[in-house]
Amino acid sequence: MSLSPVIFITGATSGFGAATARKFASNGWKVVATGRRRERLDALVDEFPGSIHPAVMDLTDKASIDAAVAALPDDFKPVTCLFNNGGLALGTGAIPDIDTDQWRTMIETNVMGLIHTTLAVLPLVKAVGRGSSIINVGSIAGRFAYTGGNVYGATKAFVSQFTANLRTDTMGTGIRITALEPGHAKSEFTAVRTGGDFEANEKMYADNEPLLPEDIAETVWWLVNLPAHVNVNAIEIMPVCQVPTRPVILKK
Ligand code: NDP
Ligand code: 8X3
Repeated sequence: MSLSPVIFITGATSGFGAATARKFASNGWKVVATGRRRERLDALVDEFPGSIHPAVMDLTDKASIDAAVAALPDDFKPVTCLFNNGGLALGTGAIPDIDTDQWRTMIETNVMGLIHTTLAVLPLVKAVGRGSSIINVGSIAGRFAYTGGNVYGATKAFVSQFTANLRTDTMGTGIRITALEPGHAKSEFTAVRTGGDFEANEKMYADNEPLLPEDIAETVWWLVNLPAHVNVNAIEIMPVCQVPTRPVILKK
């Protein structure tokens, strides 16, 4: 059993997850860092020797999630915080200019992956009880419609409602449960969405001031360090350069 608190992070190889791994490892936490890219997990281990347990895990593959959780060393459990962050958008087309294989991958990753991880890790969070947290990454795309948001936004709306319902089902365990819903943020998100167009990724953030992965890491750090009786149900967070938009009204 670990003497340091443990955070279990999905999607620790990039963006929000990598920044959160660094924030927590630099502040005395042990980090279970998961994702598909082994070399990036190994780089985190080299950066914070002894503090990171790397677990290669594919969110679309329940068996790999269960195996990663079953193989956790004793000093990386129980789990004080589960950060359900791993996920992706694929495609920018409006219906019907879409690819149902991409839709299926988003559902399997953002919805089924989050469900399977939650079910696998929940007993380890329950073992901590009071003061523990589950933080699920939704998106403003789950609250506001935009052209091409279609199934990506719907998976994130799922995350928000699942978070509220999970909280209801785990009432009495002491676990705090939050939906963290960021807006425009710089990471590899757009490169992934566009099938590897890193130029598009750079352009997306070139003439504005997006949220940074470190801003999300700070928010997660703030959440887990709140007094044990405080539950923040949801956080909608945007950069100052972005505002919630008014619905578009088309002229007849
Ligand atoms: P990145 O693309 O930089 O990071 C995504 C992470 O998710 C990677 O570590 C990746 O790991 C992991 N991931 C994706 N698919 C899988 C899979 N099948 N199995 C395991 N891990 C997977 O993007 P962000 O950091 O921006 O994204 C993090 C979360 O934030 C996502 O859920 C995203 O939807 C959400 N979000 C992002 C916003 C933004 O503007 N950037 C805004 C709002 C929400 P690997 O590829 O190694 O498996
Ligand atoms: C990512 C935010 O607005 O690019 O979840 O879809 S957005």
